[in-house]
Amino acid sequence: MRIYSGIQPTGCITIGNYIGAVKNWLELQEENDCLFAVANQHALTVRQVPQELRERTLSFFAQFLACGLDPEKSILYVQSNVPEHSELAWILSCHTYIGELERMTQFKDKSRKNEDNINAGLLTYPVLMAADILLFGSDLVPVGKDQKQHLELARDLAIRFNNRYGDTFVVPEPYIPKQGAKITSLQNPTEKMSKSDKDQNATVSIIDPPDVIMRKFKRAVTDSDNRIVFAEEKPGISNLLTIYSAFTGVTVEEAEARFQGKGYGDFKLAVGEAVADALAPVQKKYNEYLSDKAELERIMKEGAEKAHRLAARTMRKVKKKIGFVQD
Ligand code: ATP
Ligand code: LTN
Repeated sequence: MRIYSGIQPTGCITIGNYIGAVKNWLELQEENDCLFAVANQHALTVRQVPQELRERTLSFFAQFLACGLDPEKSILYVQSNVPEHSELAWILSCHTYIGELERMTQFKDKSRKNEDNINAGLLTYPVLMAADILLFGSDLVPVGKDQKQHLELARDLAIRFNNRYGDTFVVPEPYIPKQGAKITSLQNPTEKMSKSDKDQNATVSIIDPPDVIMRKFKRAVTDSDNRIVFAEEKPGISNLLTIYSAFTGVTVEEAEARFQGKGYGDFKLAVGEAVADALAPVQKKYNEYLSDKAELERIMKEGAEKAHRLAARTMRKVKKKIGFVQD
């Protein structure tokens, strides 16, 4: 199967992104034909400092590799290095109704949070995301729950285009994990952990040093009864159990049994340790990749060339269907 996904280089990759998305990518790349992108064009929907965006893009790419995404198995690249993304996005935007975009929960959320910068890109962002996916004939898109609505638009656009011009695009399916599809903030456990959250204690980055990880888990907001069980009315503890399970491989039930009778303090320390231990080898590799920029850029370029070849093939087909003269 053809698999596609991406992460925008804003903030830093959190354990939410890791559990909800990247961890599944690692499994999928073993048996499928995968493309994973640093979606830097998407990041422009919020204001960026150019030098920081450049550095963050390199850092995200190094984090992809450090997590175990393998350029021998998957195509890893940076979105802006493949011009077909914007080319297809324009064509798809002329087939998207404004009402469809105004309905998007993320658009409404982000407009509220960026009142001084509600730019057109914030509205049309899901069209660019649909272009990313449809360019490569993707069958499956592994994402967290927050992206489900955007994926439905990608499906609708593929179907609409196919109906109007004849079979062109594969209609993609979302792939949302059963557990960990919405890791929540450590400070506000009913809200999504979001990598652009301004509260440093709310998120844990995959490159946070071990002492920082421990401190953040110690401060995690929980509730006042002292039972370590997974339950709707205990969002903080349930979130910590999900994180513990994702990083140790034990099930949530096993984790509950393991901590029965223990206090919250001990439990939070154990979660922090499990996360810090699991991330130690990732962080070591991250520093190695980051210290060899030439190699990083070589891998990036190779990925972009492969992605471009596939994308150009789709664009030739699309242009012909809609009546653009051939160049
Ligand atoms: P931002 O705060 O800048 O909007 P984000 O944290 O939502 O960023 P994205 O780049 O939008 O991160 O998402 C990358 C991938 O991680 C997507 O597949 C998304 O669904 C997934 N993801 C993001 N946050 C979480 C979370 N809290 N739990 C599970 N999956 C998540
Ligand atoms: N919009 C996504 C990131 C993203 C993506 C994609 C995910 C950009 N292009 C294509 C899946 C497929 C987000 O998580 N904010």
